[in-house]
Amino acid sequence: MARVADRSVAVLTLAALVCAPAFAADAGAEAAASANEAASAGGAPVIETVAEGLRFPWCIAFLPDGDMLVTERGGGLRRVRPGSGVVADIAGVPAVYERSQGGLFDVMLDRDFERSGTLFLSYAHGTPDANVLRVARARLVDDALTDVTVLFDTAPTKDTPVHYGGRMVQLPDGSLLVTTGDGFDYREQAQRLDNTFGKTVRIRDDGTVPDDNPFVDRDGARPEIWTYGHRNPQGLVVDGRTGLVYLHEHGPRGGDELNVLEPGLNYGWPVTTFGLDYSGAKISPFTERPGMRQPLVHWTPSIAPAGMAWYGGAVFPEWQGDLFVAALVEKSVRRIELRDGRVTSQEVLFEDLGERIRDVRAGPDGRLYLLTDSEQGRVLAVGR
Ligand SMILES: [Ca+2]
Repeated sequence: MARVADRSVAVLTLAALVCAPAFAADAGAEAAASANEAASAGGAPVIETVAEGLRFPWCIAFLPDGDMLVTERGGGLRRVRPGSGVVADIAGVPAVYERSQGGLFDVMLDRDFERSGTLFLSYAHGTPDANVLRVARARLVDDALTDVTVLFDTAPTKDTPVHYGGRMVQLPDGSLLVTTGDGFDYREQAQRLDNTFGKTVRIRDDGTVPDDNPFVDRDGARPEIWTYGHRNPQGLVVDGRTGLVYLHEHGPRGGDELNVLEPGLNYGWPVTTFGLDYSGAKISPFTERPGMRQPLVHWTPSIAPAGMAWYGGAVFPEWQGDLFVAALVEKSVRRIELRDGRVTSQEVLFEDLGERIRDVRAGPDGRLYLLTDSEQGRVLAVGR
């Protein structure tokens, strides 16, 4: 298993490095120019409200024309325009199963979006007795989704309305990584390979399974599985410089984690955890076990991490290369500095807002965008 896993990550990392320079060269020149401006401008971050009145917004995606798409957990997909706020409701969004934590989660533009209009959605689907995390592909045409095609459903179904995962990222080869949750009542399943509870899965953009997934040749294993032993991961991002894939996940009471993913590896849940059960009882006596990967960092007590960005923009040169983690319970964003794949420092930002932060994204304009988690949710842009 380890050999296959090692080879896969080498290929992916190499692909990321090969793809990176074109972007990095442009961004680098731009960054250098703007860095001088920003450094001379300097000053504290300035927070602007870009849109308000969003009902439990979950995810932002940036359109090539400068607008944004924002999902709402209840099933809304809204077009937001800087300076104007919400300007349109996108029609044709598939019906979602909206209950408790279930609903519409991520929207992600395909790397070919500008030509094809293709995007991906993740959402809860089904009924109280049998629901799943679903991934679908669609095309955006004149503020409506067309050609909606289901690519993936978690399996088997579950009868809880919580712990869906639901974050997605597109790897340099065009395949999709998707986080799934443990469904809360099914946590032991996160250690088994015959189901998709508590995993990341990797699929192609047409829903088929890549030949180089780590368990495609394992009898009885779901071939979509990329990593396992997760609880409820809601942050997933590719490092724009190194190609490393970072994931964070909610722990139980304490034990939230930041992990760096490598295909085929076991991230421990629920055998290893730094958290306690909500009752205060121990879930496991182990914080580490052979064959189970340790987190880069764990947060105890819980901050409830719920979105993540890698920053490579020009507005904040001092933030380049850092991770940003949105936190619901801590009502903050954590800025995380990394060196050689290790966390070297953390800074707690934007606590003054007093808001649960559901998502954080690095905008193409170099600003950092936040979503506040409430019935009157807002899109905030952090610039200077
Ligand atoms: Ca873990």
